[in-house]
Amino acid sequence: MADINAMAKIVDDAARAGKAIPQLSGKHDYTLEEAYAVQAAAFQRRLARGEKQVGMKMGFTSRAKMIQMGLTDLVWGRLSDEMLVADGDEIDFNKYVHPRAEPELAFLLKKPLEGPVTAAEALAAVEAVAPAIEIIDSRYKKFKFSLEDVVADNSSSSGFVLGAWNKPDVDISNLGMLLEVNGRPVQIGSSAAILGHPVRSLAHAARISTQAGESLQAGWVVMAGGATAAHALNPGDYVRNMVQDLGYTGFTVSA
Ligand code: 0L1
Ligand code: MG
Repeated sequence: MADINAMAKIVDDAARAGKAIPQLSGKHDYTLEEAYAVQAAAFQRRLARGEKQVGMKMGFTSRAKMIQMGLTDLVWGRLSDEMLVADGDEIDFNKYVHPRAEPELAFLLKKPLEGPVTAAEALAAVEAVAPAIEIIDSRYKKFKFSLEDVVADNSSSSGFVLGAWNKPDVDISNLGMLLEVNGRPVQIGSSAAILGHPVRSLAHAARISTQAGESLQAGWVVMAGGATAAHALNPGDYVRNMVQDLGYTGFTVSA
């Protein structure tokens, strides 16, 4: 039987140290359900250190991401307050293994959301929408993993950046999204690439979190998932995600 706590310590230590580890699946035979248990136990270690859960991330929500990583299932992870990078702030490159940026949209919830819900019910729980960037950083060597490995590793979530919140009356179904690095476009996409409409990602988040016994809370942020493939970051980069009608958000990477 899989040793959930031992595996949770391995991924948590790797995330804290910014050090690459071999894939857990090389040594441990574990199921997807056990992988989510590892993720939960690793997140508990963060909470025990004083971090607070502030939301949830959805992953592999676009075909571009699935193709980039060779996996086909939706995944999810947990967001803590420590993972929030303030808009315009600098991240320390040395604290990461091999960070990448994904252009995303984020939802802020005004009420709890328990699944299953329709897309319309999900939208009715939204207080605001913002342009966002997820900083992913697989703790596994060469960014290579099985589905179980990536789930155990909080679905690679490492940080998130939020732009200004907009009222949810903007039609977000097909907004142009442009990820720039140092002023140069590196990924171009549309919010429609996120499951056809980003609100479907929120509805999935409600269903999945309820199944996990942890429904979405008022005040939480839900990251809808990348609209394009992720872009590898280098020291000194200035990264910006511009979302049509919503504005932009960005951060710099230490030199
Ligand atoms: O879309 C995502 O946020 C997936 C993250 C997990 C896979 C990866 O590291 O690319
Ligand atoms: Mg993402």
